[in-house]
Amino acid sequence: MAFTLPNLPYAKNALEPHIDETTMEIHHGKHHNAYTTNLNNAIANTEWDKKTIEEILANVSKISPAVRNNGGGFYNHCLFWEIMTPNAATAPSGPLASAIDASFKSLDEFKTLFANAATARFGSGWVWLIVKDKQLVICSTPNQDNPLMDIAEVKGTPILGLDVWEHAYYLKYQNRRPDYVAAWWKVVNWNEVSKRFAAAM
Ligand code: MN3
Repeated sequence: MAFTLPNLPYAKNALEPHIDETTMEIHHGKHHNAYTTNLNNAIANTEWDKKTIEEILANVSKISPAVRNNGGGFYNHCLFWEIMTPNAATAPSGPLASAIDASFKSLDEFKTLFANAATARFGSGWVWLIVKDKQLVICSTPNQDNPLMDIAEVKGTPILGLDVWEHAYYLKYQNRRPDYVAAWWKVVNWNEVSKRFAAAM
């Protein structure tokens, strides 16, 4: 089973002006495509080439650095495209909204803590909202690691993830990572995050 690069669920320019078309084109067509190809090459003719990406990530310490980097890159970007939408609601609703209020006091407080984690991540990495033992937790990982990996400091099921590699924002925002994070909230697909929350609970 080879992994395939998924199509974007919207046009490359659909997230303008918050995420620009050229960034989306390079990010999906070059970066995500390379992670996918390199993952397939790294698992070809091994026992891992018939496993799911979740099974691979859960055992990644036993495989190779190439699978850690590219398997993470493959999974993380698949999630990233899906948790964004040009038709974003301004806030979550239902059980996810209640859980955010219960865990972080309010949506605004949650956004502040999440943005702080994005600023604090030195160099390249990701910030996550995960379900861990039925609780919402914010965490971050370096490089293309994620909370499904057996090597992760904080493990859980990701329901929202933010790419803070410079390739995700540098063309439009240069060194202004906080401005990118502030704009990104305007394209978060809360319906999709809610679905992932329900599945993880
Ligand atoms: Mn990326």
